[in-house]
Amino acid sequence: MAEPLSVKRKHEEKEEKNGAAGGFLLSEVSLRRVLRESARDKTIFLHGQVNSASGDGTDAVVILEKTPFQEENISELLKEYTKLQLQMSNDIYSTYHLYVPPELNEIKTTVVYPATEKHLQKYLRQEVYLIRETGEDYKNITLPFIQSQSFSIQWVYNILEKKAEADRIIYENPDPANGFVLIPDFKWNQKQLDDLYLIAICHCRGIKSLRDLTAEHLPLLKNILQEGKEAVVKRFGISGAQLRVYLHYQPSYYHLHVHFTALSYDAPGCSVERAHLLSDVIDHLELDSQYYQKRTLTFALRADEPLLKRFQEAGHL
Ligand code: M7G
Repeated sequence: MAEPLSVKRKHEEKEEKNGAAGGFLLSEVSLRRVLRESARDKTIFLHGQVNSASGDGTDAVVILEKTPFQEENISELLKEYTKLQLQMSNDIYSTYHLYVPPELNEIKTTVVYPATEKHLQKYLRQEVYLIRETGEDYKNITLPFIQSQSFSIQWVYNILEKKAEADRIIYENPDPANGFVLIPDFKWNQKQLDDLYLIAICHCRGIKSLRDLTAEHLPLLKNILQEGKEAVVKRFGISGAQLRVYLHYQPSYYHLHVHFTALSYDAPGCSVERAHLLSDVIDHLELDSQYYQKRTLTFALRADEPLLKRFQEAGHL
């Protein structure tokens, strides 16, 4: 556990010195609108605009998220707080506003810049609808749609080619066909294990999603499951029995990747209409190589997603 944290801190210190994370200055963002917020998750998704020298604004998505407590900081927090303001008191019960030093009150900030319309849509709160996609629907509706889209997966190639996040890699099996890179998901700040979130990205290119998988991919999938779990127990001390290892269908990025989250963490996107346990996927492919080409898959789409429109046009809703 000590190692990834120290690596992370060094990186953060460097960014702090530069005064900007990757050349991005938050103070240059003007708020256009709130895309979504969640009191439960203590997260807010913002559509911002960064003004260029020429005066025209470029869209950015900024996600602000209050982070979980870190047990090792609690004693310091109780001693070093800056202000404790009484809110109400009744008999043995009282509530307070507690103000603590900024280092103990981090806000995890994720920036997508420049952001495309699709990024804005991804984070915008909308009504959702369930779609039941048959194998034929995939071929006739979803696949042509995916092929017509240009949602860049450059960030994936940057990881695989060590052009980005190379110092964050937890484990790698370099085999071009059956290998993968295991890396912290950018949803995780790596400061506590309660919300552990990693992704395994396969080296092999061209496997878009669950729909493309056949028995031919079993060695790759088994490597991800087994070696990924071993790497997590070795690095973080969390056993395979306490991990949720799954694929999303539909994913946002069409290059095969597998999510590893702490079982006790109610991770975004682990609901039954999106998550497919990797162990179940392996079992299904062992029973029938064409399982994922044949079966009907259910997933939710947001109201203004173009794919929903395609399904509507085909009379599905
Ligand atoms: P997905 O199922 O395609 O889509 O998962 P989702 O984002 O709707 O869940 C892609 C996963 O990759 C997500 O868990 C993202 O948080 C994560 N992710 C996305 N980007 C752009 C990056 C990145 O640049 N670095 C890392 N480490 N993770 C990312």
